[in-house]
Amino acid sequence: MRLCFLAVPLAALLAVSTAAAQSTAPASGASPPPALLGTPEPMAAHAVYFVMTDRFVNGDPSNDHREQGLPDHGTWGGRVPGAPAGKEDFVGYLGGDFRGLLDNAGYIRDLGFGAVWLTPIVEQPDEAFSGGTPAAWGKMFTDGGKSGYHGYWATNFYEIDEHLPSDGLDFRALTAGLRARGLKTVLDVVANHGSPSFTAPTQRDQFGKLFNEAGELVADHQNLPPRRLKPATNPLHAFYRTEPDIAELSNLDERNPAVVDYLVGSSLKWLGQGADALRLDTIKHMPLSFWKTYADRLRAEHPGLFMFGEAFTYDAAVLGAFTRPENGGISVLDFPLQEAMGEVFGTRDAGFEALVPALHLEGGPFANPYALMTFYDNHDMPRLDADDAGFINANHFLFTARGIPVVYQGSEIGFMRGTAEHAGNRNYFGQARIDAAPSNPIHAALKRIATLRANTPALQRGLQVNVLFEGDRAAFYRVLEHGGVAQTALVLLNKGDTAARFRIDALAQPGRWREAMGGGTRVLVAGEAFEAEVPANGAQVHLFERPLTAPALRSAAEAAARVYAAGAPPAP
Ligand SMILES: [Ca+2]
Ligand SMILES: [Ca+2]
Ligand SMILES: [Ca+2]
Repeated sequence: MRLCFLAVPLAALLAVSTAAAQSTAPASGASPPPALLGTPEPMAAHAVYFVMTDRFVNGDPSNDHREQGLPDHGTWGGRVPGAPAGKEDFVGYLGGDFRGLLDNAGYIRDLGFGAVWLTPIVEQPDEAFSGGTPAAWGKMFTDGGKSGYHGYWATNFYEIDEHLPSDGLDFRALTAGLRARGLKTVLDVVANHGSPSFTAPTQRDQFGKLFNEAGELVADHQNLPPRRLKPATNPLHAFYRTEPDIAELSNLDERNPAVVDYLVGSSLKWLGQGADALRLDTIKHMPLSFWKTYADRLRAEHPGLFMFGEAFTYDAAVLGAFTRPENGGISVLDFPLQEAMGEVFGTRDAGFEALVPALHLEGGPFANPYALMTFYDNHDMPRLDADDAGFINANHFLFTARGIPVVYQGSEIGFMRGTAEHAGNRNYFGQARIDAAPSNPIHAALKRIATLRANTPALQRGLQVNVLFEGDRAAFYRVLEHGGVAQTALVLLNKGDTAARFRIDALAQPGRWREAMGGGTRVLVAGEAFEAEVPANGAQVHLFERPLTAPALRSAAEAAARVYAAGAPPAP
């Protein structure tokens, strides 16, 4: 040992001791180099597959309840009127259930995902809504004639809707089954509202009502316009605010402690049955103070619980507020980046440079952008309007850039691309399409990049250092040196229709690089540029499995780490 040590040339010895002094014993008053990681959040390891359960797979026709609500307010099927020839969309149930989801857990896992987000599971009205504006082809957010197939119209936050479970497969068994197949469960919950609660020609059973765990009625809107509610004198109105909020949905009053108890108790119940994380609906319709209370109470029993909210806005400042610790430290769906991805990967084909501002790598309103949920479409907006190459390129970016990817069911084959709600966005995906999906080119490319992310900590948690975002080319590093892991990924993306050359010189790192999806290796010598050719609509990821030594790259990574060091959650 000693002989070996002495055999090292003096210059190298000096270099080693200098580096050691910098990393372990900073001069008094100087701040130590920051850990090189974007986020320590454990959920960042798991890309999320988003399932709208009723529209995924009908694994058990015996829970379809096809006669429910008949003759006048049936909940099954329900074609949206006005569809052009050959097109369809439905406002009623189509039969998807826990069995259909669990039957396909292996498919989701095999695609490279580590978690499933499923739409709310709680009891919905047993008939279609007879008030509101009738749903019509191409018109979003109209609820007339619609049923609660989507799960966002709770009447009992403590009970599972009858369309979802099967014999031997309740929610607890579902989460256990998903876990056994390598998938975490992200449960969608609503705190802002219950069901549509006024404008029906006559009051209908369940609409506007809320029941507790014992099945007792605790609130009733009585089909009254919000301003006619009398919460001060009528105990059944006390759960509701007297201002309308979203469409005809009841507007829960978070100022009433009984409402907060009701919501917290419900979330705790489902967490107790194996939900690993929560997705929070419509969070900007409730005050930040509510979310702080809610998060504190859940985390008192489930320390470190990961939650992400949906605030449908492209204003990063509004979104960022939810992520601050003083407001509950809740991650959010990254709508501004979603909007930019639509520009870049959709039919407009904007250059990669359009993505850079939304990444907020150099600062911004988020406590930490590395733990945001990134996506390019969902059930509440038109699906990504892109050709196969556009989807492939979108997934290449989504699974290599900062954030936790979320993919909406069907996107792996470009299903119903470009369509909005009431124009096909939520059409039934089904077992036949799933069985055929592996032969689709989008699916093949997604599986490749998602599997790489699942196996590559730097792509999950590493700092992002951009090198080039221009036209059809993007080049960036993801750097992770934390918790015993030292790994840097160099990501090269080409969304053009011809092969593209890359040359990284100023930020090159000498040493051994392995091409993660191609298998080749190269050893870069000091001063040599990293050069590569990436095929049309292609992605290359090269991995360096040691601490960085190139001063320019190391200092760029340290600068990136400092941007969010104060706001990042504590290291494990
Ligand atoms: Ca079913
Ligand atoms: Ca029901
Ligand atoms: Ca509200």
